[in-house]
Amino acid sequence: MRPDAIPEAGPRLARFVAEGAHGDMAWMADVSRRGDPRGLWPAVRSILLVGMNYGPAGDPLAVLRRRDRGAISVYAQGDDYHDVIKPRLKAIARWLVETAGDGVDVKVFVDTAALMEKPLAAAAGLGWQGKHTNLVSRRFGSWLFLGAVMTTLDLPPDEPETDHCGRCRACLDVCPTAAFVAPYRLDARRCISYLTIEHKGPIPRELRPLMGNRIYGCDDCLAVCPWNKFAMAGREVRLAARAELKAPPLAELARLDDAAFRALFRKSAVKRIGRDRFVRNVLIAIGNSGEAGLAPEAERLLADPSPLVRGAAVWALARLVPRERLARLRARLPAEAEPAVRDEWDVALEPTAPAGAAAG
Ligand code: B12
Ligand code: SF4
Ligand code: SF4
Repeated sequence: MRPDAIPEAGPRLARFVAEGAHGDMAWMADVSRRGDPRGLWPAVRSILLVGMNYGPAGDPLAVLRRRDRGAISVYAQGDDYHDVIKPRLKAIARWLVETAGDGVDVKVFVDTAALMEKPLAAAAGLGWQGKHTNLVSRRFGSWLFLGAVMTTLDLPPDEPETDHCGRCRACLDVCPTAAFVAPYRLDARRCISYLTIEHKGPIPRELRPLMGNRIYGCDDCLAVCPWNKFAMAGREVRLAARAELKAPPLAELARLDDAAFRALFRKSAVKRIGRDRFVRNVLIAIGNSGEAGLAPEAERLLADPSPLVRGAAVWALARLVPRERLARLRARLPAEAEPAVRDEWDVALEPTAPAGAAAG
């Protein structure tokens, strides 16, 4: 496709950023660089878009019913897809240079901060941007990773794909946090994928109960898309789900220290968020589990060195044990130095706060 094929993407990105929908992903605000591929590389003449199928083998939403387990989104259950797709893109780029001869320049992109891969892929005919904003393919449903090769070579463009969402709105209606402000428009600040992966601080209190047991990413809007009936399980072995990441017990995840976290998530995208943010997510799931048997896991983490973890532990425990027990635990702990964690305690011990397993 040609680099001038997505004139509407820049203004739409500008609106997204103006509304603050990008949350604290500050790099997205660079609209002049991101809105048009030529802003990144003025010499670009053609862009090749690549999709890699990572369709799940089973029902990706089944784990949501197992409240003592953590749900890791399909894309993160195997090896980090960046590491899998990048060598393929480089091979395509090398082939292009070898075939076209001297003087041809290439650049490779996969989920780098800059390129807007979805509108580019739609313009290249790989699929269309569905109402959930991701690229939907008639052959692979919602399960494609995207990557791009830019080149100074002039190549004949493919036809763009047209929108086949019709009157369907399954993805909009299923979203647990009502993150879509309108069809085709997401407020990332409410998206569980953003909250569990990108957001560094405490998760907004009102969104925590809506997250269920989703501890890394979210697949709900992708999984309900009717176009997935044509999808097939991905064949790339490195992207296949590792058995230990399909439905890991929350109790085990809550015990991970730094070294154990890095060992479990070696070569996985999950590793990038670090142990503290991950255990924060696990504690939200424990708080949502309704399983009093998980309370000791949260209780132990009340004394964790990370304030992010301590704060989430207070919230989780407040959902699982009676307020009197919580008050006794606080009295036994040393004075809390971190204002955000003190705030969690104050809210959890408020007489109006929902207390105990009945909190739901
Ligand atoms: C930032 C980001 C996120 C953010 C924000 C997501 C978002 N929708 O913007 C968060 C952290 C929430 C996120 C989540 C996920 N992400 Co992400 N993410 C990105 C990233 C890095 C940039 C996306 C971006 O530029 N967003 C800015 C907005 C403004 O752009 P946009 O979404 O294209 O918005 C368009 C529409 O809103 C549309 N539009 C606006 N108004 C209107 C009106 C009408 C009428 C129409 C028709 C269209 C329209 O036009 C806009 C411009 O094209 C890309 C990689 C990349 N470099 O492109 C991966 C990428 C989009 N993510 C990806 C994936 C897999 C996910 C998750 C599924 C992961 C998971 N399982 O948890 C979720 C899906 C959540 C969702 N429903 O979008 C894949 C998607 C592959 C695909 N098939 O589309 C990408 C392409 C990475 C990759 N290389 O494969 N992601
Ligand atoms: S990924 Fe989950 S939270 Fe985010 S928009 Fe889709 S359904 Fe909603
Ligand atoms: S679920 Fe329906 S509305 Fe959403 S992307 Fe798929 S076809 Fe479009």
